[in-house]
Amino acid sequence: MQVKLNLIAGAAALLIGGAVYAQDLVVKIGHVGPTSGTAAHLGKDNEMGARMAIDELNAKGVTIGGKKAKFELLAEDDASDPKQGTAAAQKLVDSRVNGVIGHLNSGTTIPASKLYSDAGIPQISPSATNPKYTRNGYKTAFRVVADDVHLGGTLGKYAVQQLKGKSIAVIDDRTAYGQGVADEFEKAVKAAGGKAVGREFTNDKATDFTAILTSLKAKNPDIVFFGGMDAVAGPMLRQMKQLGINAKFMGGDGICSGELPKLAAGTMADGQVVCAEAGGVEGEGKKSMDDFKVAFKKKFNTDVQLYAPYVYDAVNVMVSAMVKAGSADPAKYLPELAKINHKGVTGTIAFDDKGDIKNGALTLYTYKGGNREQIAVVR
Ligand code: ABU
Repeated sequence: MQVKLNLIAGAAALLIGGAVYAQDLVVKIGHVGPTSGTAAHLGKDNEMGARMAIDELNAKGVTIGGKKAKFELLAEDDASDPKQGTAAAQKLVDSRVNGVIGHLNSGTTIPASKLYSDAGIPQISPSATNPKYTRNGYKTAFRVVADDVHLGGTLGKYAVQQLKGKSIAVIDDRTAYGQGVADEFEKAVKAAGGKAVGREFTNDKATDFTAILTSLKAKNPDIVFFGGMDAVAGPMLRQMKQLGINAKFMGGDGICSGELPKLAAGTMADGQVVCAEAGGVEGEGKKSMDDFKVAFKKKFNTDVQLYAPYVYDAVNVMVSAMVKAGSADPAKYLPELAKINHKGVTGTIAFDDKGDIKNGALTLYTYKGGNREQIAVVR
């Protein structure tokens, strides 16, 4: 009799860790990024953006379909490795997450998107910029940043028209992101009437660039563009200085982090580097982004590296779609996600029919005194 009473009481008000009751709706949000490896500082930045959103939503209290939602973050590390990325994705699918924010790299996001699509789980990448991610026809794939066509195209035009580059060399790291953005950059340089004087490649774990830089030095470039990430760009800048290559250095969002000056070990001249983040806010929109950065620093005791605000917005966009649908069931909230119009800290987020952000912005940056300085927001 006592056992029966206990079971009834347990079913009526189940208490797990003192927080979750039977009437609560548990919503599992997966997050995947590289929290180990050379991009760990960026992966952790992204994960903290997700953590911040989840903590705020739980503190605020969100009701979905009449039930109090309790959000849980299931964080996975893909180490920027496509194989580890699909393993992490499968783990989240097996855990029946309600949605996924990630991955950070295009090389992991693209293969993982098939698994999420097959499972019907909505995925929002906060940072993968290779256009192929949203070109596979998967209705579950969304991104809150501009793509590499926009990024490489704008930087290529800027190199010729604003920086007045006459002989432009290009290096890429052969990843889906690095090669793609470098191709778009080179295309835009040529379209703007500029001259590409050499193309070299390395890989995303390389540390010695002497051979390719020596080969490019002979071509006397005034701009070197690198398609790849900051962990490789930093040592490359150091070696450019050692070899006496006094060219401007450009790159996409992968190099445009707060960490780049440290990775270059003080070898960057003021204004030498020009890069672009694949999003941005201007005017009145700047205040919420600035406030976010202050709150982030207060919570985690570290500055935003790059895409944490975009991850924060991606979580909120997903939850907003669940609230509108009155359900966290992926099949039910997916149509709401596709037609969302959300004002976040990174601006207004709405998706086109491919899942790309509508009217995406870019922010051009340079570095002075070891700090990132905004040049302009462009669309
Ligand atoms: N977008 C830069 C870093 C991530 C990626 O697309 O691989």
